[in-house]
Amino acid sequence: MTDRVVVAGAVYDQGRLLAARRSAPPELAGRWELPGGKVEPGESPRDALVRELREELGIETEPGERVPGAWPLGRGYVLHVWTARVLSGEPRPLQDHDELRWLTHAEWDTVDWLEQDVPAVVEALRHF
Ligand code: DCM
Repeated sequence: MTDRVVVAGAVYDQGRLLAARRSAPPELAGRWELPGGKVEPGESPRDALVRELREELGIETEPGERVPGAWPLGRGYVLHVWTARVLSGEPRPLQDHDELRWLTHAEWDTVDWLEQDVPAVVEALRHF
């Protein structure tokens, strides 16, 4: 059985990383993540990331490189992360999130990340 991929973006701008605080579901609410979502059948991971960031944050992005690694989420899902730069728009929490924050490298651990996002964030910070 192959795990389904959840793709998330290490969205960066001027050396800062975008963190998003989840508002749902209740068991994840209040925790911070790299924004993203499930890759749909037949969809490429890059296309899924662009779609999710548009839906959730109202921004147009260009995915860069895949951040090396794959982080199990349980229940048959695995997290993959790609860097992404903002092409247009100012991110706003439109769905699933209630707060966004741009973090410098020094600030990366000032928010309460979902456990599985911690190693992904640490790895992502080495790639921009
Ligand atoms: N998820 C995660 N870390 C991320 C993005 C998503 O752990 N950076 C998890 C939360 C959900 C699942 O993946 O259980 C699907 O995400 P969504 O509900 O945003 O589609």
